[in-house]
Amino acid sequence: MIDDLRALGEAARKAFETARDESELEAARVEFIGRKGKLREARQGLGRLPPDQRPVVGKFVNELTRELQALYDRRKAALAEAPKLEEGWLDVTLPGRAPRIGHRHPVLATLDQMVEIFMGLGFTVAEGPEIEDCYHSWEALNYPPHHPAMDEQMSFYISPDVLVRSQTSTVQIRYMETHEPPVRIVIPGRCYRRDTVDATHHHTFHQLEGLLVDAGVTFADLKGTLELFAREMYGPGMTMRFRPDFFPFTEPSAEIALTCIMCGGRGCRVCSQSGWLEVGGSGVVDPNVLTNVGYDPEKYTGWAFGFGIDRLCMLRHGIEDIRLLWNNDMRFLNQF
Ligand code: 2U9
Repeated sequence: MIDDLRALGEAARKAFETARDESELEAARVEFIGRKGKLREARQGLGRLPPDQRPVVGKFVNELTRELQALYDRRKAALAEAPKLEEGWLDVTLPGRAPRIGHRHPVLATLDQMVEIFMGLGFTVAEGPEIEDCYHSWEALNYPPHHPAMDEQMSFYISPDVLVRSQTSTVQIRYMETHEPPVRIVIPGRCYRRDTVDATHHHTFHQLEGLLVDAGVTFADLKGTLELFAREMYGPGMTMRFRPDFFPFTEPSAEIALTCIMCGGRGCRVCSQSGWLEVGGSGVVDPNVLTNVGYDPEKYTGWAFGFGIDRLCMLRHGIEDIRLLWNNDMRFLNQF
Protein backbone atom coordinates (compact mmCIF):
# COMPACT_ATOMS: atom_id res chain seq x y z
CA MET A 1 0.00 0.00 0.00
CA ILE A 2 2.79 2.45 0.95
CA ASP A 3 4.52 1.70 -2.36
CA ASP A 4 1.30 2.48 -4.23
CA LEU A 5 0.97 5.75 -2.32
CA ARG A 6 4.59 6.66 -3.10
CA ALA A 7 3.92 6.13 -6.84
CA LEU A 8 0.72 8.16 -6.52
CA GLY A 9 2.68 10.97 -4.82
CA GLU A 10 5.30 10.97 -7.58
CA ALA A 11 2.62 11.15 -10.31
CA ALA A 12 0.83 14.00 -8.45
CA ARG A 13 4.06 16.00 -7.94
CA LYS A 14 4.90 15.67 -11.64
CA ALA A 15 1.38 16.69 -12.69
CA PHE A 16 1.42 19.81 -10.47
CA GLU A 17 4.93 20.88 -11.43
CA THR A 18 4.43 20.52 -15.15
CA ALA A 19 0.94 22.04 -15.37
CA ARG A 20 1.33 24.76 -18.05
CA ASP A 21 -1.78 26.74 -17.15
CA GLU A 22 -4.55 26.96 -14.59
CA SER A 23 -6.84 24.47 -16.33
CA GLU A 24 -4.11 21.78 -16.41
CA LEU A 25 -3.40 22.48 -12.73
CA GLU A 26 -7.09 22.23 -11.84
CA ALA A 27 -7.38 18.90 -13.67
CA ALA A 28 -4.41 17.60 -11.62
CA ARG A 29 -5.99 18.88 -8.39
CA VAL A 30 -9.28 17.09 -9.12
CA GLU A 31 -7.44 13.87 -10.01
CA PHE A 32 -5.21 13.72 -6.92
CA ILE A 33 -6.46 15.87 -4.02
CA GLY A 34 -10.07 16.60 -5.06
CA ARG A 35 -13.12 15.36 -3.15
CA LYS A 36 -13.32 12.30 -5.40
CA GLY A 37 -9.57 12.19 -6.04
CA LYS A 38 -7.08 9.37 -5.66
CA LEU A 39 -5.92 10.36 -2.16
CA ARG A 40 -9.51 10.41 -0.95
CA GLU A 41 -9.92 6.89 -2.35
CA ALA A 42 -6.77 5.83 -0.51
CA ARG A 43 -8.09 7.29 2.75
CA GLN A 44 -11.37 5.38 2.30
CA GLY A 45 -9.38 2.15 1.72
CA LEU A 46 -7.67 2.49 5.15
CA GLY A 47 -10.53 0.60 6.82
CA ARG A 48 -9.75 -2.50 4.82
CA LEU A 49 -6.16 -2.62 6.09
CA PRO A 50 -5.04 -4.81 9.04
CA PRO A 51 -5.47 -2.64 12.19
CA ASP A 52 -1.71 -2.51 12.93
CA GLN A 53 -0.97 -0.91 9.53
CA ARG A 54 -3.72 1.71 9.66
CA PRO A 55 -1.90 4.38 11.76
CA VAL A 56 1.29 4.21 9.63
CA VAL A 57 -0.51 4.33 6.30
CA GLY A 58 -2.97 6.95 7.59
CA LYS A 59 -0.10 9.17 8.68
CA PHE A 60 1.54 8.73 5.26
CA VAL A 61 -1.72 9.67 3.49
CA ASN A 62 -2.12 12.79 5.67
CA GLU A 63 1.43 13.96 5.07
CA LEU A 64 1.16 13.34 1.35
CA THR A 65 -2.12 15.26 1.20
CA ARG A 66 -0.57 18.24 3.03
CA GLU A 67 2.50 18.18 0.79
CA LEU A 68 0.46 18.00 -2.40
CA GLN A 69 -1.92 20.73 -1.23
CA ALA A 70 1.08 23.02 -0.58
CA LEU A 71 2.58 22.14 -3.97
CA TYR A 72 -0.73 22.92 -5.65
CA ASP A 73 -0.99 26.31 -3.85
CA ARG A 74 2.55 27.32 -4.88
CA ARG A 75 2.01 26.35 -8.49
CA LYS A 76 -1.31 28.17 -8.63
CA ALA A 77 0.32 31.38 -7.30
CA ALA A 78 3.19 31.06 -9.76
CA LEU A 79 0.83 30.71 -12.73
CA ALA A 80 -1.23 33.70 -11.57
CA GLU A 81 1.92 35.83 -11.34
CA ALA A 82 2.96 35.13 -14.92
CA PRO A 83 0.13 36.54 -17.05
CA LYS A 84 2.47 37.11 -20.01
CA LEU A 85 2.91 33.44 -20.37
CA GLU A 86 -0.83 33.05 -20.83
CA GLU A 87 -0.65 35.06 -24.05
CA GLY A 88 1.79 32.64 -25.58
CA TRP A 89 5.11 31.17 -24.72
CA LEU A 90 8.03 33.51 -24.75
CA ASP A 91 10.78 31.73 -26.60
CA VAL A 92 13.89 33.58 -25.52
CA THR A 93 15.97 31.67 -28.04
CA LEU A 94 14.14 33.21 -31.02
CA PRO A 95 16.16 35.85 -32.90
CA GLY A 96 14.83 39.39 -32.22
CA ARG A 97 13.03 41.50 -34.78
CA ALA A 98 15.61 43.90 -36.21
CA PRO A 99 14.24 47.47 -36.48
CA ARG A 100 13.97 48.60 -40.09
CA ILE A 101 16.75 51.06 -40.78
CA GLY A 102 15.67 53.85 -43.10
CA HIS A 103 17.83 55.95 -45.37
CA ARG A 104 17.75 59.42 -46.81
CA HIS A 105 15.46 60.14 -49.71
CA PRO A 106 17.54 60.43 -52.91
CA VAL A 107 16.53 64.09 -53.36
CA LEU A 108 17.62 64.95 -49.81
CA ALA A 109 20.85 62.98 -50.26
CA THR A 110 21.56 65.08 -53.39
CA LEU A 111 20.73 68.24 -51.44
CA ASP A 112 23.08 67.23 -48.59
CA GLN A 113 25.90 66.60 -51.02
CA MET A 114 25.40 70.02 -52.64
CA VAL A 115 25.23 71.80 -49.29
CA GLU A 116 28.40 70.05 -48.15
CA ILE A 117 30.32 71.29 -51.19
CA PHE A 118 29.19 74.89 -50.65
CA MET A 119 29.98 74.70 -46.93
CA GLY A 120 33.51 73.68 -47.94
CA LEU A 121 33.64 76.92 -49.96
CA GLY A 122 32.73 79.00 -46.90
CA PHE A 123 28.94 79.28 -47.37
CA THR A 124 26.55 78.87 -44.45
CA VAL A 125 22.99 77.51 -44.64
CA ALA A 126 19.96 79.81 -44.22
CA GLU A 127 16.33 78.75 -44.04
CA GLY A 128 13.00 80.55 -44.10
CA PRO A 129 9.21 80.15 -44.22
CA GLU A 130 7.44 78.19 -46.96
CA ILE A 131 4.39 80.46 -46.65
CA GLU A 132 5.21 83.94 -47.87
CA ASP A 133 3.77 87.37 -48.54
CA CYS A 134 3.75 89.11 -51.92
CA TYR A 135 6.36 91.66 -50.86
CA HIS A 136 9.11 89.02 -50.29
CA SER A 137 7.92 86.93 -53.25
CA TRP A 138 7.76 89.68 -55.86
CA GLU A 139 8.25 93.31 -54.96
CA ALA A 140 11.51 92.95 -53.04
CA LEU A 141 12.83 90.76 -55.88
CA ASN A 142 12.26 93.58 -58.36
CA TYR A 143 9.19 92.15 -60.09
CA PRO A 144 7.28 95.19 -61.39
CA PRO A 145 3.54 95.07 -60.52
CA HIS A 146 1.63 92.76 -62.92
CA HIS A 147 4.86 91.67 -64.65
CA PRO A 148 4.33 88.47 -66.72
CA ALA A 149 7.40 86.84 -65.08
CA MET A 150 5.11 86.27 -62.08
CA ASP A 151 2.81 84.10 -64.21
CA GLU A 152 5.75 81.83 -65.04
CA GLN A 153 6.05 81.03 -61.36
CA MET A 154 2.54 79.47 -61.34
CA SER A 155 2.09 80.16 -57.62
CA PHE A 156 -0.46 78.75 -55.18
CA TYR A 157 -2.20 81.64 -53.42
CA ILE A 158 -3.72 81.21 -49.97
CA SER A 159 -5.15 84.73 -50.05
CA PRO A 160 -4.42 87.65 -52.43
CA ASP A 161 -1.32 88.55 -50.38
CA VAL A 162 -0.25 85.13 -49.06
CA LEU A 163 1.19 82.25 -51.09
CA VAL A 164 3.38 79.18 -50.73
CA ARG A 165 6.81 80.12 -52.03
CA SER A 166 7.59 79.27 -55.64
CA GLN A 167 11.32 79.90 -55.16
CA THR A 168 13.69 80.15 -52.20
CA SER A 169 14.75 83.68 -53.27
CA THR A 170 12.35 85.01 -50.63
CA VAL A 171 14.69 83.68 -47.94
CA GLN A 172 17.61 85.60 -49.43
CA ILE A 173 15.61 88.84 -49.02
CA ARG A 174 14.73 87.93 -45.42
CA TYR A 175 18.37 87.09 -44.67
CA MET A 176 19.68 90.38 -46.11
CA GLU A 177 17.01 92.33 -44.22
CA THR A 178 18.48 91.03 -40.96
CA HIS A 179 22.22 90.74 -41.76
CA GLU A 180 24.89 93.15 -42.97
CA PRO A 181 27.36 92.20 -45.74
CA PRO A 182 29.43 90.18 -46.31
CA VAL A 183 26.75 87.57 -47.13
CA ARG A 184 27.67 84.06 -48.23
CA ILE A 185 24.70 81.73 -47.90
CA VAL A 186 23.00 78.76 -49.53
CA ILE A 187 19.28 78.14 -49.07
CA PRO A 188 18.00 74.61 -49.56
CA GLY A 189 14.24 74.29 -49.48
CA ARG A 190 10.90 73.05 -50.68
CA CYS A 191 8.99 75.15 -53.20
CA TYR A 192 5.57 74.87 -54.82
CA ARG A 193 4.21 75.65 -58.27
CA ARG A 194 0.79 75.18 -59.81
CA ASP A 195 2.25 72.81 -62.40
CA THR A 196 0.32 69.88 -63.83
CA VAL A 197 2.17 66.78 -62.66
CA ASP A 198 3.86 64.81 -65.44
CA ALA A 199 7.17 63.00 -65.99
CA THR A 200 9.22 66.20 -65.62
CA HIS A 201 7.02 68.51 -63.51
CA HIS A 202 5.78 68.33 -59.94
CA HIS A 203 3.81 70.78 -57.82
CA THR A 204 6.31 70.31 -54.98
CA PHE A 205 10.01 70.48 -55.71
CA HIS A 206 13.32 71.52 -54.14
CA GLN A 207 15.73 74.31 -54.86
CA LEU A 208 19.18 75.21 -53.70
CA GLU A 209 19.89 78.89 -54.09
CA GLY A 210 23.10 80.67 -53.22
CA LEU A 211 23.89 84.32 -52.57
CA LEU A 212 27.16 86.16 -52.15
CA VAL A 213 27.28 89.91 -51.45
CA ASP A 214 30.43 91.83 -50.62
CA ALA A 215 32.56 94.73 -51.84
CA GLY A 216 34.21 94.09 -55.22
CA VAL A 217 32.34 90.85 -56.09
CA THR A 218 32.16 90.11 -59.85
CA PHE A 219 30.49 87.73 -62.30
CA ALA A 220 33.90 86.03 -62.71
CA ASP A 221 33.68 84.86 -59.04
CA LEU A 222 30.26 83.36 -59.80
CA LYS A 223 31.61 81.39 -62.76
CA GLY A 224 34.64 80.18 -60.82
CA THR A 225 32.54 79.12 -57.83
CA LEU A 226 29.94 77.22 -59.86
CA GLU A 227 32.53 75.50 -62.03
CA LEU A 228 34.32 74.32 -58.93
CA PHE A 229 30.99 73.09 -57.54
CA ALA A 230 30.25 71.16 -60.77
CA ARG A 231 33.61 69.40 -60.70
CA GLU A 232 33.25 68.52 -57.02
CA MET A 233 29.76 67.14 -57.62
CA TYR A 234 30.24 65.28 -60.89
CA GLY A 235 33.98 64.81 -61.37
CA PRO A 236 36.84 66.64 -63.10
CA GLY A 237 35.48 66.13 -66.65
CA MET A 238 32.41 68.27 -65.92
CA THR A 239 32.09 71.66 -67.57
CA MET A 240 29.46 74.38 -67.24
CA ARG A 241 27.86 76.52 -69.91
CA PHE A 242 26.54 80.04 -69.22
CA ARG A 243 24.10 81.61 -71.68
CA PRO A 244 22.26 84.93 -71.32
CA ASP A 245 18.84 84.69 -69.68
CA PHE A 246 16.36 86.96 -67.90
CA PHE A 247 15.34 87.10 -64.23
CA PRO A 248 13.86 90.25 -62.65
CA PHE A 249 16.19 89.99 -59.65
CA THR A 250 19.53 89.61 -61.50
CA GLU A 251 21.20 91.67 -64.23
CA PRO A 252 22.99 90.30 -66.19
CA SER A 253 21.47 86.82 -65.83
CA ALA A 254 22.69 83.48 -67.11
CA GLU A 255 21.17 80.06 -67.62
CA ILE A 256 23.41 77.29 -66.26
CA ALA A 257 23.89 74.06 -68.21
CA LEU A 258 26.10 71.08 -67.37
CA THR A 259 27.84 68.60 -69.64
CA CYS A 260 25.19 65.90 -70.13
CA ILE A 261 25.73 63.39 -67.34
CA MET A 262 24.20 60.58 -69.43
CA CYS A 263 26.42 60.81 -72.52
CA GLY A 264 29.39 62.88 -71.34
CA GLY A 265 28.57 65.59 -73.89
CA ARG A 266 28.47 63.40 -77.00
CA GLY A 267 24.71 63.88 -77.45
CA CYS A 268 21.88 61.54 -76.46
CA ARG A 269 18.09 61.33 -76.07
CA VAL A 270 18.15 62.87 -72.57
CA CYS A 271 19.99 66.03 -73.71
CA SER A 272 18.18 66.18 -77.08
CA GLN A 273 21.53 65.49 -78.79
CA SER A 274 22.91 68.85 -77.55
CA GLY A 275 25.43 67.46 -75.06
CA TRP A 276 24.15 69.94 -72.39
CA LEU A 277 21.58 69.81 -69.61
CA GLU A 278 19.96 72.96 -68.21
CA VAL A 279 20.05 72.76 -64.44
CA GLY A 280 19.55 76.29 -63.09
CA GLY A 281 19.99 80.01 -63.37
CA SER A 282 22.26 82.69 -62.02
CA GLY A 283 23.20 86.33 -62.27
CA VAL A 284 24.52 89.50 -60.68
CA VAL A 285 22.03 90.74 -58.07
CA ASP A 286 20.07 93.70 -59.44
CA PRO A 287 21.02 96.97 -57.62
CA ASN A 288 17.28 97.55 -56.97
CA VAL A 289 17.19 94.34 -54.89
CA LEU A 290 20.17 95.51 -52.83
CA THR A 291 18.48 98.88 -52.28
CA ASN A 292 15.24 97.14 -51.22
CA VAL A 293 17.06 95.40 -48.36
CA GLY A 294 18.94 98.56 -47.31
CA TYR A 295 22.36 97.75 -48.83
CA ASP A 296 24.28 100.46 -50.70
CA PRO A 297 24.62 99.22 -54.32
CA GLU A 298 27.50 101.67 -54.86
CA LYS A 299 29.45 99.91 -52.12
CA TYR A 300 28.37 96.29 -52.53
CA THR A 301 27.81 93.93 -55.42
CA GLY A 302 26.62 90.35 -55.34
CA TRP A 303 25.64 87.33 -57.35
CA ALA A 304 23.14 84.54 -56.89
CA PHE A 305 22.29 81.21 -58.42
CA GLY A 306 19.54 78.62 -58.21
CA PHE A 307 19.49 74.89 -58.92
CA GLY A 308 16.52 72.54 -59.18
CA ILE A 309 17.60 69.71 -56.83
CA ASP A 310 15.00 67.16 -57.98
CA ARG A 311 16.29 67.57 -61.53
CA LEU A 312 19.92 67.14 -60.46
CA CYS A 313 18.91 64.03 -58.50
CA MET A 314 17.14 62.55 -61.53
CA LEU A 315 20.18 63.19 -63.69
CA ARG A 316 22.53 61.74 -61.11
CA HIS A 317 20.61 58.46 -60.92
CA GLY A 318 19.19 58.28 -64.46
CA ILE A 319 15.58 58.59 -63.21
CA GLU A 320 13.26 59.38 -66.10
CA ASP A 321 10.00 60.17 -64.29
CA ILE A 322 9.87 62.70 -61.41
CA ARG A 323 6.68 61.06 -60.04
CA LEU A 324 8.70 58.01 -59.02
CA LEU A 325 10.45 60.17 -56.43
CA TRP A 326 7.26 61.18 -54.65
CA ASN A 327 4.78 58.29 -54.70
CA ASN A 328 6.49 56.67 -51.72
CA ASP A 329 7.04 53.27 -53.31
CA MET A 330 9.74 51.69 -51.12
CA ARG A 331 10.63 49.18 -53.85
CA PHE A 332 11.80 52.16 -55.89
CA LEU A 333 13.32 54.26 -53.08
CA ASN A 334 15.27 51.36 -51.57
CA GLN A 335 17.44 51.25 -54.68
CA PHE A 336 19.27 54.42 -53.65
C1 2U9 B 1 18.08 87.30 -54.69
C2 2U9 B 1 18.79 87.69 -55.77
C3 2U9 B 1 19.04 86.80 -56.77
C4 2U9 B 1 18.58 83.30 -57.60
C5 2U9 B 1 18.42 82.78 -58.96
C6 2U9 B 1 17.72 81.51 -60.61
C7 2U9 B 1 18.42 82.46 -61.30
C8 2U9 B 1 17.06 80.36 -61.25
C9 2U9 B 1 15.88 78.34 -61.01
C10 2U9 B 1 16.66 77.10 -60.69
C11 2U9 B 1 15.84 75.93 -61.02
C12 2U9 B 1 14.54 78.07 -60.45
O1 2U9 B 1 13.89 75.76 -59.48
S1 2U9 B 1 14.25 76.39 -60.65
O2 2U9 B 1 13.41 76.22 -61.76
N1 2U9 B 1 16.50 79.47 -60.44
O3 2U9 B 1 17.03 80.26 -62.44
N2 2U9 B 1 17.73 81.68 -59.27
S2 2U9 B 1 19.05 83.57 -60.25
O4 2U9 B 1 18.84 84.65 -57.69
C13 2U9 B 1 18.59 85.50 -56.68
C14 2U9 B 1 17.86 85.11 -55.61
C15 2U9 B 1 17.62 86.00 -54.60
C16 2U9 B 1 17.79 88.26 -53.60
